Amino acid sequence: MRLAQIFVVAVTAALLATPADARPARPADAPAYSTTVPGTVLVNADRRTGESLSGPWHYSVDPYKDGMADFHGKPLDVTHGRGSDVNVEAAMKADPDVFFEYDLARAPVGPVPSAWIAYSPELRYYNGLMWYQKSFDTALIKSGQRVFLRFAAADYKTMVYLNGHRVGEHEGGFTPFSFDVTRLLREKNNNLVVAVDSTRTPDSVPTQVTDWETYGGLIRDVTLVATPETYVDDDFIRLTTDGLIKADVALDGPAKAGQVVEVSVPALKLSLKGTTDADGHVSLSTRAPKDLKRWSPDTPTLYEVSVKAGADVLTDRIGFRTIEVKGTQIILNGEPIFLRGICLHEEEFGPNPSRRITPEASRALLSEIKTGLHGNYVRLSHYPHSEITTRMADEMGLLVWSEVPVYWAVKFDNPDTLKVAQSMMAENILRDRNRASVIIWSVANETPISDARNSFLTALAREAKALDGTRLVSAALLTGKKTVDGHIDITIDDPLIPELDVMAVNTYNGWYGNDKIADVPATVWHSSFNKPLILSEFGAETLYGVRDPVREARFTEDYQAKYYKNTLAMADRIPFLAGLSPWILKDFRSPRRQNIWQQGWNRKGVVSENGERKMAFFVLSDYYAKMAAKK
Ligand code: GCB
Repeated sequence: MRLAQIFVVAVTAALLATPADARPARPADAPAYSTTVPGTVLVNADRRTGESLSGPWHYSVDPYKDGMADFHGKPLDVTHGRGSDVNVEAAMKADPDVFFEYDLARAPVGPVPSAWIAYSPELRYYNGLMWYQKSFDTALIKSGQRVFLRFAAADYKTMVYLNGHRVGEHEGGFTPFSFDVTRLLREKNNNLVVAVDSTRTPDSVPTQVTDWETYGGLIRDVTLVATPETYVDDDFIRLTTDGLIKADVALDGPAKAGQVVEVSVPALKLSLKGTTDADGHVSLSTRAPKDLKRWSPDTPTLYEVSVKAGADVLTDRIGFRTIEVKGTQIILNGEPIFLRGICLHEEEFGPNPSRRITPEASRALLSEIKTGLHGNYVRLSHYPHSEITTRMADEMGLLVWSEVPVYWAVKFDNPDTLKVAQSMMAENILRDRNRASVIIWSVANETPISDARNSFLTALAREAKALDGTRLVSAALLTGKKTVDGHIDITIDDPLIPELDVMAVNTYNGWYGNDKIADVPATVWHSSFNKPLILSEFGAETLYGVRDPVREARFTEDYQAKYYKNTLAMADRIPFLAGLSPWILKDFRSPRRQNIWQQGWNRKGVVSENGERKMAFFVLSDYYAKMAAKK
């Protein structure tokens, strides 16, 4: 049912966005279940048989969106345009007079996955529509097998055409989607055309103004994934606080009803069996065995798990742990835990990042948190990061805050914007709800309070709970402040808090605003809610190597280090504090940051873009090391 929800949202969005005459007919021989299914997450796709389409792709800019509409603005039937199966080179051989104004198969070539900004200097600031093309052969065509075309993420809107047919489209830059292309594929010389439009609008999620770089393009892997005709479409396997291992499995395909499903964890000699209902769903549970080793940052134990149903076997590596809140504490596996964390944007180390997150790039970033800072937690801001990262966090033992880009001034009164945010959040949760590392789903960041915003975020928070009742829901909030008896006085009173398990506040006193950094430690925090608080952001900017030990002026390392000392001293005095994620591990690209030190980079990293550690890094690292030693 949940997948069906996503399906409806995505299909509705697709239908609204596409004039009827531009919609190609489905291939006549397509069976009923084999329609294109925008929004299908296809969980654990990397554990299935498949073929990677990563590598060199052709690309062609289309700033006026000519591939979508003619010169009078009439929508084009793109299957006869750039999405068509016409081979210009072959057509020219047959008729030298043939007219053409684009020629994707001979356009320039760039690597996928990667944002296009790295393809050429001219594309560094390009935001708009880009056409991609790839020819490929496949060995996946077999009777009784379905083949999906899966995009781990493409930023922001994507339209897909295979062998001259329009396959489907997807909105949202950071979550996976796939299409059943079984009936469209051929063994040789497939022609895949993908249009990716990075344009943000006032109604998109996020909107046009953010504090990070828009990395447009095919930013994550593109793969062909093979499954049996009836296959495990979704599985949610977890340890509950009442000591049960529970598994919900959903099958898709012609034989999804009445199928025997077996979930097993061989290392625990555990096996759960049941039969699917008419919708292809089954819910199973058993008492967790005594010898279960619980996943935690100190002992990130993962178990091989398999889900068998008919001809399909889906495997995964899953950690079992519980997370809950008791009063003002966050409780992991029954014990209070303080989250020693930091925020992270999805940007690899180096002077010219292109959001190309390989396992090595992800490990390098997370190691700096886990080993360098003695952290146990990372806030993956401000959108869902790559699956590679959440799997790496599972493996390395880092707790994760996972977030959707409902950031700053979203169109809270637009129901279509809510639908987009809901489908993003659902795709993110379905993708990662077997990751033990993920403990918090966050629904927003620094959103201005209004009735429309409150009901938009309430809907998201409730849906997060409905999709996954085993994790905590939060949002990064703003607070007001006063001066009382000479000290800074902050009361947490956001009307959204009753919907949240954990309160989270971004606080920048001593950086933004008029407060003196010397006054920060004495800040008094009030909350009338019996809930834990995370300081989800605090930070100050400096360019690595800029020093001023005498005056400790702004934008120097000395100022940033002092800012950290004083803010951590403030944190020590908040009785209901349960975690910290200062802003931010690494300097990151942001077009709105253009002062002399910034030049296109937000410099609040405790390490530079190349990984050089600033003084504040050592302040935080010492603070966390002492805290870890006290446990
Ligand atoms: C914030 C935002 C973050 C910004 C940061 C800053 O509060 O959540 O996206 O980058 O402040 O540097 O100002």
